[in-house]
Formats: sequence, C-alpha cells, structure tokens
Amino acid sequence: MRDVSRRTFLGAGLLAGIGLGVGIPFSLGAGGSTSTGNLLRSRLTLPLPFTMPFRAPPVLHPVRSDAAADFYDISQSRADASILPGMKTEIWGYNGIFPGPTIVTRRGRPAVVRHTNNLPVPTVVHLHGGRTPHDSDGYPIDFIYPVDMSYMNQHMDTHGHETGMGAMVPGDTTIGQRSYRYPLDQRAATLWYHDHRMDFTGPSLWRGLAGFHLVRDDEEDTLGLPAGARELPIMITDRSFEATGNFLYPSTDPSLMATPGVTGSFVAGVLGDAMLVNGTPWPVAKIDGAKYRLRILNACNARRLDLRIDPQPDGGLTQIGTDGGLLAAPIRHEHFELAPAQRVDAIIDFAGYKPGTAVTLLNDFGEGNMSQIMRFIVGPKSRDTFTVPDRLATIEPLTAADAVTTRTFRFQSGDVNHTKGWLIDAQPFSPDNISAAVKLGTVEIWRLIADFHHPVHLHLNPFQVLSRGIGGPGAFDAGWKDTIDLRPAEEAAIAIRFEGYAGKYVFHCHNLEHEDMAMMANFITR
Ligand SMILES: [Cu+2]
Repeated sequence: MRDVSRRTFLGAGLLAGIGLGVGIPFSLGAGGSTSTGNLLRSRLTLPLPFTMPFRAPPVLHPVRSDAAADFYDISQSRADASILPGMKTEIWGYNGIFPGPTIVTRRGRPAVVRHTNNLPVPTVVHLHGGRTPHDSDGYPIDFIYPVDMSYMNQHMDTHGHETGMGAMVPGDTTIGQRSYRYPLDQRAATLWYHDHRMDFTGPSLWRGLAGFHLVRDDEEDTLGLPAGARELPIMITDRSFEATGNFLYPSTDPSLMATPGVTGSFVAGVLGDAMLVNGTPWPVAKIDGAKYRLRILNACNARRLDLRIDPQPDGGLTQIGTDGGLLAAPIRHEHFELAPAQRVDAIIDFAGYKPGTAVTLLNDFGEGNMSQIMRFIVGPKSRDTFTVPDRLATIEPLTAADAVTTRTFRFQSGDVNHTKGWLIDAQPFSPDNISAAVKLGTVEIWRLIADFHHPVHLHLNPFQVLSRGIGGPGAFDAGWKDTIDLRPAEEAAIAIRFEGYAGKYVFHCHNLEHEDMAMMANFITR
C-alpha cells in the first residue's frame, strides 16, 4: 500500500527532475555549495535584524513525580504567535509555543511525557539523541491521531483514501494521547524533541513542532559550567512568511493529509529567508561581561550554518560539547560548521569586550541578512570564577578494530518507479524493509556515501566519526555524534556501539525535505 502513496508523490513532486548534476538547486556561498536546497522568499517585508529581544523557551515542570519517574504533560496545539512586529503567525506548537518548552532531566531519572494531539493531523514525537526503547522512539508510523478527527475524516473523504492516510498501514497508533517513556540512562547532552511523522516532518517542524530536552549529570556538574542566566539555549531556524504573516512552505498538498513532498525545485530542500533564534527573528541579547555557555542547535529544515563570533572573543569559540554531550577536552575554533539537527555546546568569553560592544553571531554560509543570526550587547565586566578545564569528560575512543562488521550505505537521488527521489541504497523508505540487523553489545563500522549535502542521523545510539574520504575526522566531528554532516561526493566512516534496546529504529537524512521524500531506512537491534 505504501507503493501507491509513494508513486503519487513521486509523480507530483519530482517532475522538475532531479538527477546527478542536473536540476539540483544549491545555495552557493563564497566557498562553493553550502546547502542542498532552494531559497523561498517571504511575501512581506521582514524586520530589520537586531531589533527584537532574545528570549529563551520556558522550562517545563513535571505535573507530578514519584519514586520511579517525573511526569510531564504537553498539548500539541495551534496558536497565534507574535513573531513579526504587529502581525500574528499561526504556529503548531508544543503547549502552543515555538519553540516548545524545554524539558530538563538528569541522567538515569526516567521521564514520562504525555502528548495530547490537539492538531488537525496525526503526529509522532521523537526525542532526538535519546537512547529510547522502540515503542517510545517515535517510529514514523506510530501515530497519535488527533483528539478531533473531523479534519482528517474530511480530507480522507475527499482525496485521502487512495493516496494518503487511508492508503497507509499505520503502526502502533493511539487516539488523542500517547505517553512516551524515556529512561534517559545516558550522558548529559543537548537533546531536542520534534515531530517525526512519516512523509510530513518538514512542514510540521516548519510550523513549530520542536523543543529542547536537556540531560544533566554528575560528570558535567563537577565542571561548574556557566549556568542560570549564563546558559543560553539557541535554537536556530530559518523560515519564510506569507503576506498574512503566516509561515510559507511549498507543500505539494497543503492539507498535509495525502500527498507528501514539496513543489518544484524545493525537492532539494527548503531554505527560509528569515533567521529565527528561539522563534524570534535576528534577536538581540543583553549579557554580562562574563563567560557564557551557548547550546546551539541547527533546527533548520535544510540550511547548513557556518557560525562565527564577530569580533572574535578571547579564546575564540571554545567547543566543550557536541550532539552526544561533553568532549574529552575543549577545542578552540574560529568558526564552526553545523548541519541540520547537529548541536554545538560552546563557551564564549564576553569579558574581553569593552562594555557596550555589539557582538554578532554570524553565519558565513549565508548571504545578505542570512549571514547574520543574532547579536549580543555586552554589559559591564561581571564576577566570573569559571575557567574552562583542560579535561572535560571520559570518552572511550572507538576504532575499526572494535568492529564486528562493516556496512555501506549510499545516500543519493535516483530512479524509483520511473521517476526520481531521495534514496538510501536505491530504496525509498518503507516500514517493511530492514536495511541492517545488528547485535546489541557490538560495534559496527558504517561507510556512508553521499551525492549532495546529506546530514545523516541514526536513532538509538551515538557514533564516532572515524574518517572522511582518505583523511581523518573533520574539524567539527569530535566526540559522540548522532548526526554527521556528509558533503557532496563525500564518503565517511562512523563507528557505532549498538546498545540499550531491541527493536526497529530508523536512520535517515535530516534534510527534512529529503527525509519526507523517502531518504530513510530501518535497522533492527536484537
Ligand atoms: Cu539528504
């Protein structure tokens, strides 16, 4: 039955013709291609950068706690948000806000998050970077159907039966509500939760379904890292807007019920022309002259970022962590490349600037206003006893010698049913195909080969980058990753230690347009 749906969207969405070297739009920066995607221009005048105040998402408190877990409640709902001055933007938000509330938990303390779907369409929640049992991992067809099914029923009646929800074999579904159980027996790290519904993840995140989930632990606590007002979550999303102030997204089927995908050249990826940080366009933050911890997440659908602080602070951008938590030792960078879904945990020392200095977080992969992200206005030098330690955490390095097997996966465009799509090993995603069966407790090497930019994400377990091409890991590959930034015509090798839970999990491209257009596959653990 998946074939029906897949054939429909391939016919409708990809007629523009993707092929190797033909018709793939790239966003070009000074150094060549920087993102695989196409710029979508807003139909209104965007605000000037650095005119709106920075805000952090609120922290979500448990509704109750017992000896076994903390319990949280989230309502996925539509709301009118104030994103542009004097306008309303309809969002889909966790608790009706974008980004959703931040969940903060400790290693080994389970969290149970009950999501209620007050949206018109089915949803799925994935905790990105979470080491989670299969039934709470947000498998793409494990839908939470809406509390109110009227919109779904209406669209199934008109055109959904043959091609959309009606043609799909659902997974483990619930109606209205689902409780996700997260053991969180894992290192402190910057995780995030977001929608993961098969074929429609791109438009769902674009409308706002994303939030931070921070895990803390004793190892991190011993470092005395900047905390409280000096620990800033920074979720970067590019977006485009309709003339009405609503988000603009080029869905083939705006009902998001039947035909997946996006129109025309946007099959390569949707790049917005407004840079939002925690839902605010180009915000400005007033800060102390002191060291800050910035947890930066690239939550863009397709846009890669090249972060730089201007003027350069003392010590540059000191990286202390990555997707999977703290590095073994800090790394100083003058700039930092961040692909969609990746995180960088960084210490920035603002004490070296004269009070009143405007310090800008830049994106050297962007042009015009998209080359800027946010601004800090530095206040007076303030009491600060923190110094970055030489050693941060214990990380066991994985090597090829640890591996029991090597597998190869190719991420590329190619023919399916006489048309083109985004594929892994020439296969479009199907819940029924298993691409790898792995044994828990073993290490494997996966060779990943890309035609264009593909940020490849594995569920369940983090990995270490062993090589890119014939060289070693890149400058931004250190530590435990859950997403690797594969560049055009690049091959990389990663080492994964599979552990935790038996079940079926996905790996996929985190360019969300590629993911929705079938660049996803299953592995099973046993
Ligand atoms: Cu991709």
